[in-house]
Amino acid sequence: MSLRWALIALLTGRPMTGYDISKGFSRSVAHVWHAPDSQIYPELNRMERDGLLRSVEIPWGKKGTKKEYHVTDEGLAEFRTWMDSPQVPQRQRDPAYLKAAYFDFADPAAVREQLRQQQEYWEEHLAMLERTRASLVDRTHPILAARIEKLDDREAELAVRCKVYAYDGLIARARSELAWIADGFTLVDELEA
Ligand code: VNL
Repeated sequence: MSLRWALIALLTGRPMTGYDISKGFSRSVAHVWHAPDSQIYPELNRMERDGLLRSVEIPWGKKGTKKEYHVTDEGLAEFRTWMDSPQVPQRQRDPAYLKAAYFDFADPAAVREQLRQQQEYWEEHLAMLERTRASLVDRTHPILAARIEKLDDREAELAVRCKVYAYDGLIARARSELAWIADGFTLVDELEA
């Protein structure tokens, strides 16, 4: 259900074609709400059917057309309603933590290998988040740049600050994952000793 709010969030920046949505989403909103293309395209159709989006045929190539999606007034109103609604804290459901609680059942070599993989993932993810944050601060991120074009200075400043706040949280989480993984290597040495 949150996917539709994530898509409206993206489209409040500017109208986009399905292709632009899938490309733009993965470089922006996906960092706070991941979804595969296989979910995005059918959701766009449902949102259009539900009146949250309206599509306009725009010229494409020599004689083709493609759909450009716009947020409707109703879509924006429902997005604001969702934004203002209470947020139930999401309970943890991460197999890495489930496994960690039972490392004493596992082969230490297998645990180390999994820790290495997790570490590699989080290091790359952290670097990507930091690069993205920098492109928000200097306003070179193309999705953000298009969004703030139609905003005044004060509104642009606020839009940037909210996004940077979200990335600061994601970056802090990634760092804490890496510190936790480092502790895991220490633990597995002790388990083996
Ligand atoms: C936007 C641009 C959002 C860049 C982002 O992440 C981002 C936006 C939430 O303008 O909606 O990295």
